[in-house]
Amino acid sequence: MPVMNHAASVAVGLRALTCLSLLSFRKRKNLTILTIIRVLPIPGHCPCGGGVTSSVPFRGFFLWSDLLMRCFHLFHGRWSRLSVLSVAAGALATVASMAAPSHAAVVLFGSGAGNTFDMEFVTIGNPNNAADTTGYPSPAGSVGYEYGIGKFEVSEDMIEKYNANFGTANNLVITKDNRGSAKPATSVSWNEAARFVNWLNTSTGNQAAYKFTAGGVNDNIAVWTSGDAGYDVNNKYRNSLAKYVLPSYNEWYKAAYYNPNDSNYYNFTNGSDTEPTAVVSGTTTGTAVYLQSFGQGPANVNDAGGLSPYGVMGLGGNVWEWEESSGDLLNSSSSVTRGFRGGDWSNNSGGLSSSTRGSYASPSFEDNGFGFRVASLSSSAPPAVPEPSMMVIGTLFGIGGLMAKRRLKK
Ligand SMILES: [Ca+2]
Ligand SMILES: [Ca+2]
Ligand SMILES: [Ca+2]
Repeated sequence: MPVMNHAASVAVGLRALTCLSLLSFRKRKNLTILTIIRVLPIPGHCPCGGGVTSSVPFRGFFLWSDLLMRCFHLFHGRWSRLSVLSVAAGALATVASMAAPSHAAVVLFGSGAGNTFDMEFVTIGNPNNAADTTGYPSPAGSVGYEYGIGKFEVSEDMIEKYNANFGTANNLVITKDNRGSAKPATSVSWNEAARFVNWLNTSTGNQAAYKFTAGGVNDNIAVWTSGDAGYDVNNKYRNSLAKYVLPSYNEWYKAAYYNPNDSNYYNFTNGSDTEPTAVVSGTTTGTAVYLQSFGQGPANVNDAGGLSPYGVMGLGGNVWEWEESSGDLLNSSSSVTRGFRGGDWSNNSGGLSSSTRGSYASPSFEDNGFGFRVASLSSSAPPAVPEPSMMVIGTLFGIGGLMAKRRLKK
């Protein structure tokens, strides 16, 4: 689903604020001003990645402003103003729901006939959730911002499309196992996964996430330094201006083990402290792909067990997944080991558990049970304060309520 960027949602919020505050003026003035507001251009660019754009939220706003004007035509006096206020509140609720930042999206990557693919992201909301202290590492799982995470593990097909679009021409071909296009891409090192993620960014006009200074596809990154735009002293691996990244240990953990419906963490990715039912494949709720013979291999990425409470598939089981985070969680040295989680199709339930995190693998390590998935961020640094547009809209409801109260007293 296409989403608006923050600047656009702020613009709509501010315009709505102007609109509503003007409703306390006399009718004749309102009509003129609302007409002006209606014809003003509203920015419509939506850089949610992959060129996905939409003007639907703006159209929704125009429809509401039309309705507002009609109300003014039909009624007079304080009740008309109350009607207008309630309609305005409805309009703002509509705008708010449409403008609320969402990372849920299907994003198209690549270009050229036969060389594109879709990647689906699930929104992981509930920013500033408390950390879990009953798993490993502890604490883990608290994330201060909304983000998206790939609904599925990265498939072989996606890596092949990367190779066709970018890898071949740049001597950066990612090597992987060949089980089939819908199977998770394995024998992909952390460095190769980071190359893939960088291309997701640069091919969509975004900042590369990881700083490669050497030429080989499996050479280690460098850390970002204070002279680099997007440098983050707390995470020297990740450029804070990047949109697509490998999930940090907290981002992966929250998507896997946190249930937003009851704000609790569970030991397994089926939203339960009881291990999921082991299956070879399928999408039945409460199942995961594990306890299979090693020769069986992983299931297709979109057939890899039931969903997590947030709606993500295969976090537990199918293949192990790289975290962005270093084994020591510090992300301060580029050559140290990286973390990995979730277990593969041949592990027992211990591999899937919130208490299990692998941390021994060097960034150039390859294994036919190791894959990864991608996370998406707002295209600038994660917000540390509530969304400006939401604050504006909150203020609006306050103003609307005060105006309604005053008029009822008359
Ligand atoms: Ca636990
Ligand atoms: Ca490889
Ligand atoms: Ca997995």
